[in-house]
Amino acid sequence: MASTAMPAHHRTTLADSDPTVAAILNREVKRQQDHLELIASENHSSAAVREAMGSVLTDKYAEGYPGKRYYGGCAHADEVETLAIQRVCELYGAEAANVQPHSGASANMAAYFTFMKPGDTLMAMNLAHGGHLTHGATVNFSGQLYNVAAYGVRDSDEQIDYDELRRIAHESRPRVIVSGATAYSREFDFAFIRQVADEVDALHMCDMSHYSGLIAGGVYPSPVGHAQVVTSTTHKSIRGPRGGMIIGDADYVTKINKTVFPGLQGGPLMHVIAAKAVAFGEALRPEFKDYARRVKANAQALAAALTAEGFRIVSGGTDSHLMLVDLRPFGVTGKLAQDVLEAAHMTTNKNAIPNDPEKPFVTSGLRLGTPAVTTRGLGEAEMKLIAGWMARVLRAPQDEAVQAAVRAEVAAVTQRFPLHDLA
Ligand code: DSN
Repeated sequence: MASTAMPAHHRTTLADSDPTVAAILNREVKRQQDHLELIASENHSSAAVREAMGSVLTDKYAEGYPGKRYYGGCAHADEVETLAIQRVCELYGAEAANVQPHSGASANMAAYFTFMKPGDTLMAMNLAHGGHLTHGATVNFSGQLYNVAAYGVRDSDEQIDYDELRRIAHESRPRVIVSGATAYSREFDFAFIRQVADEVDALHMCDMSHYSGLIAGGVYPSPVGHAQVVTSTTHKSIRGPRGGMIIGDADYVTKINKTVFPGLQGGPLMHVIAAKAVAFGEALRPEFKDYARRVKANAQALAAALTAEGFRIVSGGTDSHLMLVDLRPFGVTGKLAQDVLEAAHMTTNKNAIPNDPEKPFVTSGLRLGTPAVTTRGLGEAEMKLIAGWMARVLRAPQDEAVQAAVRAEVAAVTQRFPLHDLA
């Protein structure tokens, strides 16, 4: 029985205490239920992950690391952070881990700050070919603090040009070479990049954010053992809470620990770390391997079905959870496609394709990914439906009747694959 001495605000539900925010959250629940989520970096976390995220650990300060905290009362913070570290090391076969980075960007920043000084050379994939903002974009700290040498894809097959990568590394002598990308659907040759890094005395850092769940599930090559440092978000294909992490060789992670705290961050988000522990525990279960396999099979089925509908898939296909779609055969931009597909209840993001003639806010491409729809239970039959719906909507992008008709067909699928209990 609830104690009458309990503070009133501990007993009130969100709906009673703040109906305005509760109503916004309910609208988001309904949006997630009614729309097919095809943004490659998104997923639907489990109820257990979200319960840990919403736990009392949000109230706890725990600067430092397990066993070496600056505040009292950290026994349970220690337990849960130690568990998250143990689980993520087991999951990826890594020697060491730091689970405190608040995001993928702060994980990358911590690694760069540890191993580079401003003015040093950072080598990473060109943003226009699939790299990330924190891989040296001029508008980002990484492009402002470091001299950036970018590698990219060949025009002929839109896959990484490894000979050119090696040539650029020898010419620019980077301190750090980054593998990993946000819009590259093919496998990285992590062993080759390590070999090149060793040749030029650079560190190989992999940002595996996008591929993290596929790597955990054994359907995409692992960078662990080839990259001394591996950074990641925790909310993409690995399906945890929004956040970041760093794993890798113990000597390197130990050095980065001091950069994460006290170098860049104060108190760790212990509720998020608890949710990371839950997600890593879920990913260690056998069914996660099956999930990862289905994510990749769905991506390949979607890419094949889109090709059959007349779309061009950049590089001709995918080895992962994502694909880049060249919309030029349909005569629509990425911006227009994103808007009209959303009207038909399919959520996507516009994305530049290699050598895109359009501006980054317009683009000629769409990036699609299957982690979220696979979590929801959709399979290869539904991927064919999605490709057909996309083609119908984009063949007549101004036709609201087509969007309404497709929306009704999407609704039949979203109702068959429910996500949340609707209020
Ligand atoms: N915004 C993420 C993505 O969509 O890939 C990267 O940070």
